[in-house]
Amino acid sequence: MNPTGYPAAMPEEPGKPRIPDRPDAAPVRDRGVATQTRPKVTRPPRFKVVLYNDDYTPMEFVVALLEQVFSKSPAAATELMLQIHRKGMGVAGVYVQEVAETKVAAVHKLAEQRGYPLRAGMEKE
Ligand code: TYC
Repeated sequence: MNPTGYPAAMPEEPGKPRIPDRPDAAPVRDRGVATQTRPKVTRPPRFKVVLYNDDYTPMEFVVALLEQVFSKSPAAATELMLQIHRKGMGVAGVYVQEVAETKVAAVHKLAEQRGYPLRAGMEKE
């Protein structure tokens, strides 16, 4: 690397004397081009979608829902369903707000269609 911070445009040839472009100039670090080395990027807040246990929703329904709505594998869906069943609640996924809201609405719609009391909620991460 050279004082500009950029790689040399041409590789230097060994043995050949180097002829500087600007022999007397101070090292060039800023050519007047606005550069942003650390762009200010903000991450939108994430929300956990939580499923709550109840005594009436069938286990198979919860497993199928975790597969369909939350893209869980059959094994992961079964494991999570059992965790919710034992502990009272569990995190089905983490999403930006609009996606999380859509997932919660999908859970409630599917459960209501079948007459099950399954509930979901959101928690800011
Ligand atoms: N507890 C329910 C049963 O025994 C199963 C269940 C699991 C329900 C997870 C809701 O979020 C839930 N049939």
